[in-house]
Amino acid sequence: MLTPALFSAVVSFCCSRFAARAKVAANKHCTTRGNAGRMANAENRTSAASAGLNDDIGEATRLKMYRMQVEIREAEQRAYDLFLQNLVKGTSHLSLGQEAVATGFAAAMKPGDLSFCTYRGHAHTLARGVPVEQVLGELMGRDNGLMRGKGGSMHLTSAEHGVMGSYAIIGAHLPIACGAAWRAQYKGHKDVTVCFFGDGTTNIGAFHEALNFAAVWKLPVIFVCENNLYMEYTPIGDVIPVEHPAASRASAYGLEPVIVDGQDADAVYRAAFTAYERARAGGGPSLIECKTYRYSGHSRADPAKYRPPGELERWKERCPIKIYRERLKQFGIAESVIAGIEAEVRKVVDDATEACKAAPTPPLDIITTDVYADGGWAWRN
Ligand SMILES: Cc1ncc(C[n+]2csc(CCOP(=O)(O)OP(=O)(O)O)c2C)c(N)n1
Ligand SMILES: [Mg+2]
Repeated sequence: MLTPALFSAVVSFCCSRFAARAKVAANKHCTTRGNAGRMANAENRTSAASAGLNDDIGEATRLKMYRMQVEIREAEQRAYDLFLQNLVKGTSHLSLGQEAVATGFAAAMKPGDLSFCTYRGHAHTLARGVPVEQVLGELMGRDNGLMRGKGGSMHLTSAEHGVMGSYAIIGAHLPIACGAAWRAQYKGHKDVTVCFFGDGTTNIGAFHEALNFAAVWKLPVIFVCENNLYMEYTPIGDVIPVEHPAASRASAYGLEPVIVDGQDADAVYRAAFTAYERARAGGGPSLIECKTYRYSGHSRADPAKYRPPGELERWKERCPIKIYRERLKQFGIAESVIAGIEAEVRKVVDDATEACKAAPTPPLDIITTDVYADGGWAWRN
């Protein structure tokens, strides 16, 4: 039985672990950057951690992050089911197992911040607050989709939510993200751009060009490598001469190597928070490598037979949702609250599915609209 004394001991044990980790992370940055302000801020957050549930992340953010991870998981599993029913058209790339990365970064963002992602972008789109119905509707090619069914899974975009596109040409979006960050710097705006990509993308020229450019100009951009160990059907270790595809290359651009446990939303959130603060304070770009794993194959057509036996099962033991559910319990959140979140999310996904099934396909007369942006020539002057 959980007595008040035992509960308080559990909470203070957890908090001291988090406080210690926050302090280690803060010190790591302070020694390399010499930023006294950041140290003071980390100390404040560390002392808040000893106050129980109200640590550097806090209960409200944790509940939000749990809900988000469950929503991404349920929506993607539903997308897979709908594909099996031949209701999702075209290909799709799921990030089942990678939910903590999108969640941690989105939770630490401010509303005006911008995100750029790849064809594996459902999670990042949902994490910025795009409704499940609009994402599933888009995958199903329906008129209620995010882009009225004309973009599909690989092109989810919502400028209104700061989702600046999902890019199917790998690496193509890194220089574009630099452009978005350069605009903020030039205009004196405080928004930060975050750009997600995979481990395989670190072998593309655009990755190195963008990193160099961002570092030279000290742009407010965060490059996030979701290292899920594979680029399509090739283990990343077979095609790079270094240990960590992103982190091992950071020093070439004068950046600190940052490696994060991508299965733990709290760890991702803390790394993201530090990088956003640094970017907003004019400290320039960050390169963060999140170690993670995709449960399914590269795309819907891939049974992922190339993976060694037992690898998937080992990663499933470190399921981000399982880890976070346990975390909430350690912080004293009642099982009924956790189950309530799960039930609410399931209803959202069920309702969205029904709405999408009932939605019409887009009318033919919109076939030529939204194909390109006609901004005119005024910008030249
Ligand atoms: C420039 C370019 N070359 C090749 C491809 C084909 N391609 C699609 S996905 C992919 C692998 C990308 O792997 P990674 O960057 O690790 O991302 P993940 O799919 O694991 O999220 C490749 C080579 C492409 N889309 N664009
Ligand atoms: Mg990969």
